[in-house]
Amino acid sequence: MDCDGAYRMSTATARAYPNIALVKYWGKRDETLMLPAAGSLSLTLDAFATTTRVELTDTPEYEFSLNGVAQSGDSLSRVSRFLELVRGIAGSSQHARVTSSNEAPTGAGLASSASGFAALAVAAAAAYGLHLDRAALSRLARRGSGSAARSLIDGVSVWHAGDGDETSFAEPVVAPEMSMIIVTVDARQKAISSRTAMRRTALTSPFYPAWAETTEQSLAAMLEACRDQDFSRIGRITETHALRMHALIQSADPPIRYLSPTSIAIFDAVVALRDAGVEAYATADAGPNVAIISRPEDAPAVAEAMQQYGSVRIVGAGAGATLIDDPSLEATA
Ligand code: 2P0
Repeated sequence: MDCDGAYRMSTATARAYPNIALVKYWGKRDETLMLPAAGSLSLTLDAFATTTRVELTDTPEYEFSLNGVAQSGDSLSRVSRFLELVRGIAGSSQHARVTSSNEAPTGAGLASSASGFAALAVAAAAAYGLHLDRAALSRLARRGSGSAARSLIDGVSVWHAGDGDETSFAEPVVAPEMSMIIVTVDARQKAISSRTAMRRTALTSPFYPAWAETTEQSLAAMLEACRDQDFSRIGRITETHALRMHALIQSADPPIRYLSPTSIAIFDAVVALRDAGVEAYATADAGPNVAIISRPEDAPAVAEAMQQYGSVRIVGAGAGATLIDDPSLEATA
C-alpha cells in the first residue's frame, strides 16, 4: 500500500516467441508442478510473437483479453491460476488485467501456449515486482505451459526434466545455425488440446514407458550432435523423434491423430528433397502443420518445394522472452 492508502498500479509488457521442439515433450510426471516425463530440446523462433501486458488492478477478479476478445471459461481460468501463483510468490493481494496479442493462429499447433505463457511469466513477474533470473523465469513459465519454459531462451535450448521444481528449467545450447520452414496446412484450432492428449497417451498407450525412456536417449544424442555442430545428425534425430511421438499419440485409446494426409505428403516430400541432394528434415507438433529444418542456404529451395502444400514461411532463431517498452496493443480479432 502507498502512504495514501491506494495500491500502487504496476504495469509491464513482454514479448515472447514460440519454439518448435526437435526432441519433443509429450507427457508429465507431475501435473501440479508441470514436471515433464523427459527432457526436450527446441528452437525459439524469430516470428509469430506474443505480446502481453500485465497491469495490477484493484478489481475483484483477473481479466484476460486475447487479440481484442475478452476471455472466459477455461482460457481465463488457466491464466487466472497462473497469476494466482505469481501473486502468491510476490505476497500481493492485487488482481491483474492481462492484454495479449498473438501473431500466430491460436491453437493451430504453432505453440502459441509456449509464447503465451513465456510472455505472461515475464510480464507478470515484473508487474508484481519479482526479480527472477532466467532459470527462475523459465521455471515459472513452465507452471503455465510446459513448453513455455523453453521460450525464455534465445535460439536452441534444452529443458531439463530435472528431479523436482528447482531443477526443471531450460537453458541455452550451442548449435549450428539452422533455418526452419513452417508449412501451415491448416490454421484452425485443433480438436484435442495437447494437455488432454498427453494425459490420454500417458494413461492408455502401452508404449508410453518406452517413449519416456528413449526420449532421454534421443536428447543425449541430440546434445552430442549440437556440440559436434553435426547438422545431419541433428536432422535425423529430429525427424525420427517427431514420427515416434506421432506413433505414440496414435497408440492412445481412443486413438488421436494430429497429422493429416497433407502432413504425411510433406514428410514424404522432405525425403524426396534429401534424395535430390537438399538436406532437410521434418517435424510436427500437436497439429497437421509441418516444420522443416535445413541449413540456412538451403531454406529457399525447401520453401519453393513446399509451396504446393500450404502457406510457407522461413524463420530462424529468435530471442527468449523479454520485457519491452509498452506498445499500444492492437486488437487483431
Ligand atoms: C513440444 N508439444 O515439445 C511438444 C510437441 C506439442 C508437441 O509441448 O500441458 O502446450 O501446457 O504443458 O506445452 C505442447 O504442449 O502442454 C507441446 P502443457 P504444451 O513442443
